Amino acid sequence: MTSLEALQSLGVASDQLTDDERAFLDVQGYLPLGQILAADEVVTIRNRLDELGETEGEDAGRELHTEDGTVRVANLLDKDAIFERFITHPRVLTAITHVIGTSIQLSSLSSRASLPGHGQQGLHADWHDPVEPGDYYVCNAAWMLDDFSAANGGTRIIPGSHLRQQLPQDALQDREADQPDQINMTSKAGSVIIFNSHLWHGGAVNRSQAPRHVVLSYFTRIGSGYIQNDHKALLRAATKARLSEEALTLAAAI
Ligand SMILES: O=C(O)CCC(=O)C(=O)O
Repeated sequence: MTSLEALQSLGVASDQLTDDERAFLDVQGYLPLGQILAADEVVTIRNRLDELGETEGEDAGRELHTEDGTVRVANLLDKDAIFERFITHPRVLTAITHVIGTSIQLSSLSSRASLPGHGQQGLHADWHDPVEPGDYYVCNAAWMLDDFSAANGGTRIIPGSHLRQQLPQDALQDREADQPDQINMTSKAGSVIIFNSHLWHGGAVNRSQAPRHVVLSYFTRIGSGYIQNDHKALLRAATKARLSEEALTLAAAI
């Protein structure tokens, strides 16, 4: 099965998005898709992530990245069947393919919980070079598992910055500092926001009393030459046997 066949089989189709939504994503570099997970699903998933974070302890996130002041859990597809939906949702995938095309592969599926008082990251693009507008390699779906606000560290983004043909490290004096043109991604728990990963973005400090959880479904164009997690090698045989053919194709090009 090719990624295109997997996407078609999952229901990816242009009518999953309106023309206005596509235009917004093109110009602003992000797109709120609204509520996708029900309230009870949010609680189940958040609890599972907390449990995984606790069980894995110091090792949590090691397959991908660890970060002080956060609990990151990586390689989620391998950890529980409940995470398959994060890479198979037709509306989410339609938005992702609008940005990077239909020849795509999962680069990583991970979660990040910023702990109270922590979470500020330098603004970054998830790509090593500036790109021409329209020639995009990477795209992210951020699944909010808590209500996101400026107060609890809703992800910082600079709308339209994917079109600047510059990286934040070359343009900004202090990438950790808040910028006048940044906004925070804000939405209810269970919502998804797509962002073109060439958009300048970063974690924001969580000034609330509770952790703020997100799951990041991060896809790359096949042939981009860079993948964060090689799922073909990383997923256990039992996981490969449990995943749908569509999910396995998108994760591991099998
Ligand atoms: O947790 C967030 O709000 C965003 C995280 C992020 O952009 C990253 O880890 O690269």
